[in-house]
Amino acid sequence: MTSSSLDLETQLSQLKAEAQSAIASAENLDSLEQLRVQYLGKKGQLSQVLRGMGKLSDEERPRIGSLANEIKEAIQSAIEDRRQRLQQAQLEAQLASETLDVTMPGIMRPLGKVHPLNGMIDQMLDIFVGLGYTVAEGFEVETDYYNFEALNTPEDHPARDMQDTFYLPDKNLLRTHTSSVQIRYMENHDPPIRVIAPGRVYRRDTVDATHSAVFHQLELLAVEEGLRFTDLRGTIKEFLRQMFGDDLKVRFRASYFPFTEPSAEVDVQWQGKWLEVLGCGMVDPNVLKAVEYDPERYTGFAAGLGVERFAMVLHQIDDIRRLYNSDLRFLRQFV
Ligand code: 2U9
Repeated sequence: MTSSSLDLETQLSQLKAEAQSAIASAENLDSLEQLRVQYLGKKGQLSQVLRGMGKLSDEERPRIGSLANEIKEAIQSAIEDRRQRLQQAQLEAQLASETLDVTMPGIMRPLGKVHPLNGMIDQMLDIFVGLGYTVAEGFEVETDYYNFEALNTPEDHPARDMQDTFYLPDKNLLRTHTSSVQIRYMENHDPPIRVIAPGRVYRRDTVDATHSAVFHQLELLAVEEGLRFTDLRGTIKEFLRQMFGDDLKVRFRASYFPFTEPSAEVDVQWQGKWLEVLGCGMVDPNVLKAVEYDPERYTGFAAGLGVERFAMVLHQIDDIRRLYNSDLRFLRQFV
């Protein structure tokens, strides 16, 4: 045995011992891969040691060669063992961190509901859509013309009073009813028409149990040849029957609105009492003229319904303010 073959043997066994101990303490898969390259890679330590084989005699070379192979396999299997251990540990850590306790109570995600006012509007719209009406919407900021003038509401009418209407600095105003929607609709459509306009309206009322400065209305308007008060009456009675139920007692009382003539207020007998629920009338010819409908040829009827009023009567709500202050204990009662 020559000194160089002894040298190589020592170097190889040192390399094996060093590699095995480094591999055994590799902390993760990345550092294990670095060790593989360091010991077994093309330019790795094992290749470097084997470069010394050139100096060996023909008898010594196969022995050292097979020793080198054994060591290479030993290092490879040490790496493989360690890799499996590290992978297993990684999997266990992941499983531990992702453990799901299926016995834990779930997280409650509260489900929103339709607000009683929106529910009321939907219910009312459904009935009128069933009677052939088209839903129309418009602006909450309006001009004096569309809110009053086109609706036969003269300059000196109390509704125009600063006390009753929110005027804006630029001469516009917050609409006091949705009627401007129907005026704009008539400007853009020829008769016959059947429109229903739901929406928010504004009045300078002192807030109390039955009044709010912001509330909701639903107005209807039908214009065609030959419409008469009986058509209005039949439409209103059918709407109220669907709303309150069959065998409802309904009465019409003469009233006054600037935009309708004749006009009426309508009461229903509900839980033993007469309650006023809406106003209505035949469209004043001046309103038809304002939108260039020929009042000699066409007649129309209109009605205005307070949404809060219907919600309060039907759901037995005693104070209008409950509908606006978002108290979930109150709101949860409604579908
Ligand atoms: C056009 C022509 C006529 C709408 C009408 C009423 C009668 C009415 C009130 C009900 C309760 C307002 O919310 S409330 O305070 N409204 O009594 N509204 S007739 O008449 C119109 C509308 C548009 C073009």
